[in-house]
Amino acid sequence: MKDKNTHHLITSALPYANGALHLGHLAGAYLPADIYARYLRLKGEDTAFVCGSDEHGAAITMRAKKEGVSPREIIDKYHHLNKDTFERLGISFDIYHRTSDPLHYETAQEIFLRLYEKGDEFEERETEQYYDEEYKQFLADRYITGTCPKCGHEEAYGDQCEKCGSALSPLELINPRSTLSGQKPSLKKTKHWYFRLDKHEGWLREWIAEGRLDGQFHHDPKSWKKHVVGQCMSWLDGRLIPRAITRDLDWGIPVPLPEAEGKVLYVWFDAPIGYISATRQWAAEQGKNWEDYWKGPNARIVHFIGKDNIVFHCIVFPAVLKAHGEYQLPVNVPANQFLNFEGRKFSKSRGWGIEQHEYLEVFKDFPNKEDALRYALLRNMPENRDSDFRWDEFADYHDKDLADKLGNFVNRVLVLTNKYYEGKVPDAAGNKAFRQDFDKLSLTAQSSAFRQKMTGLAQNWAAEIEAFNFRNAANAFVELCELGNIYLQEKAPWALWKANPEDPAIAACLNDALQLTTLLSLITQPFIPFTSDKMRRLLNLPPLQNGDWKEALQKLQEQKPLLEAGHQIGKPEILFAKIYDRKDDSRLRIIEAQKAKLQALLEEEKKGQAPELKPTVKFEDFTKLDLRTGTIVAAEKIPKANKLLKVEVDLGFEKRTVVAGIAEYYKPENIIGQRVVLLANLAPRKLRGVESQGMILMADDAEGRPGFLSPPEGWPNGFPIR
Ligand code: B3M
Ligand code: ZN
Repeated sequence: MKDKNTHHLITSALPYANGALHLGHLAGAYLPADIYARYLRLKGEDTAFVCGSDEHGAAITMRAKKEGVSPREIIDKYHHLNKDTFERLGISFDIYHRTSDPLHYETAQEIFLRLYEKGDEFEERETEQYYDEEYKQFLADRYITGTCPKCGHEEAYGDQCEKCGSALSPLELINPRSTLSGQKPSLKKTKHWYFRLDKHEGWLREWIAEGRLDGQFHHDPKSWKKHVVGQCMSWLDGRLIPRAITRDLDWGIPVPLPEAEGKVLYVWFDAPIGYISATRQWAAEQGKNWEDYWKGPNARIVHFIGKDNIVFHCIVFPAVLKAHGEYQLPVNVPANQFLNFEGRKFSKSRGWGIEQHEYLEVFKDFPNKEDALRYALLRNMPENRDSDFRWDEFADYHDKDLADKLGNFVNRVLVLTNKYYEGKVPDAAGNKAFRQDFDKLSLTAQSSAFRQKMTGLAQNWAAEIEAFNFRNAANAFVELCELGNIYLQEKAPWALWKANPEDPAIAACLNDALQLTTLLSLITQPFIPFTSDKMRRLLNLPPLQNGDWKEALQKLQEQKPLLEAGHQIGKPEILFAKIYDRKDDSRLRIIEAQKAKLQALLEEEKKGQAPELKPTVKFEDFTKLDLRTGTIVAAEKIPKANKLLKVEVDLGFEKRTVVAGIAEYYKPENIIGQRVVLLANLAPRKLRGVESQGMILMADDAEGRPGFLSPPEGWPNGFPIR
């Protein structure tokens, strides 16, 4: 029997179980995936939406060390915190698994062994690695700090400098130290298994750039985000090299080889396999076949991640799966860029930002806090470029879109239907007896124009979700609300009612508006599910079920009603109480408190900006410096050195040549005549072949731009400065 069903597998990046997640994570990898999964279910598609905790890696063991507890304690704590928080925010995972689960060990080891047995996917290498003699263990990259060779930052990690962003290897660090003992680590030989990523470059390039796999169509490459393809291509252009997929660590999945005792799989090897283990677990519980979602010809895998995980999901993991040979590759990886918070990066250490569970706590008395947040993040989702979360915008989206556009419309429709028709959906044709008196043509024409627009926007909404353009889909939702409001405003059924309660235009208009309200109960479901549920209740309709969208779309296309005449709706309730409300500022106060907290941080920062001074020097040390007034009389660029200028300084009694690192800030012709202070007894040194005989004193501004220190006006050249 041939399986014709598409099996959608939606994944969200597995959060490390060593901390809570902030709003940026939610907007990046969880909310969009949830919207997509909810949409697919509404459409009646067979969907598995999986996620879970990433519970290995040095980040976890380090956290445990810092807190003086076991890794197990850390992962248990954060696994539950993250799982519960997602649930409270309506993120509808079918399973939230964990990579410490035995089933995951089995899955990861199986895949490792399969690749190992192929013989040519791995390469064994003996290398020298840093080892902490006191702690008797090899040091993971993160366990080594030292000075960054690129920027001089003294706290760079063995894998990355967080100051300048360079990717590093531990051996590049200057003055390496072990974070365990604080000692200089020694180098010791160790053996590891490297995945031959380099072997996979050819087909990866064809797959990513052209959407072809094994010479066949796989996906439309234009359906992938430009920044995702761009990042992949720059990796591929930089050439792929074998990557170590084992580590010397005591926390992780044991490498399933006899000669690998004490070694574990590298966390980035096992973590993506966590998606597979999660699916296996879920399928076992549901009585389904997990392979339909991973191996079958109709599997359709989509990974939702942040941009920092692109290479692992688009290059490394697909290569592992391809090397295995039985797996399908993702049809899309709609990675998001980053969300900033009030103009800056989220920073836990600086207290900048808000974590998901913290938001729920601080907003506990805020009605619809979950949907208010989901909606603000949706409207501002960093789909193609970094975006910024601001509390003022959060309030605007809430009041303008949710309270005014959606809430008002729904409320008016429910109130009027209850008032004029005792809550029964009126027949679009109105009262037949009066019908003849009415300009029938114009009524039907207006009504059908309205319904056409409504159907068109609903189709746009669906198409945008399918193309992972969630912000555009949100626009379609807003336009639907606007359509309804304008329609009511133009038709003014309340005015018609005053003139003649039997006017069929009233029934026609409200019937149209009720169709739209019903449609909105579906359209809102992926975005703001709590509100959608409430709308269903107010309409006295059953909760939405899988496939309801498919059915609704068909009805719309066939011009059939979504809500039958005669259906009894419920009593109106306010959907969203405004934040800016003159009579009740309780909601505004919650937001103001958040803004005040940030303001206080900024002020604290200003105060705390007294810099750390260098160690004290003796007066005799200072008097060793011979500082002289001078004037720049000539300046030119030094070829092939874009930061350096060769400058001639007149000291009155002689001229000095000085090399100054100011070419990015000053053009040579603009500094002739500049008065300066020169450190005149600095030992000469050669820079780019030019001997520099002194140093011009400069002061940096807040952005690090240098400015000249000049002597008082009229002071002659060559005078000493004390
Ligand atoms: N835990 C890294 C991260 O949270 C990692 C993702 C794994 S996805 C398989 O950014
Ligand atoms: Zn650096």
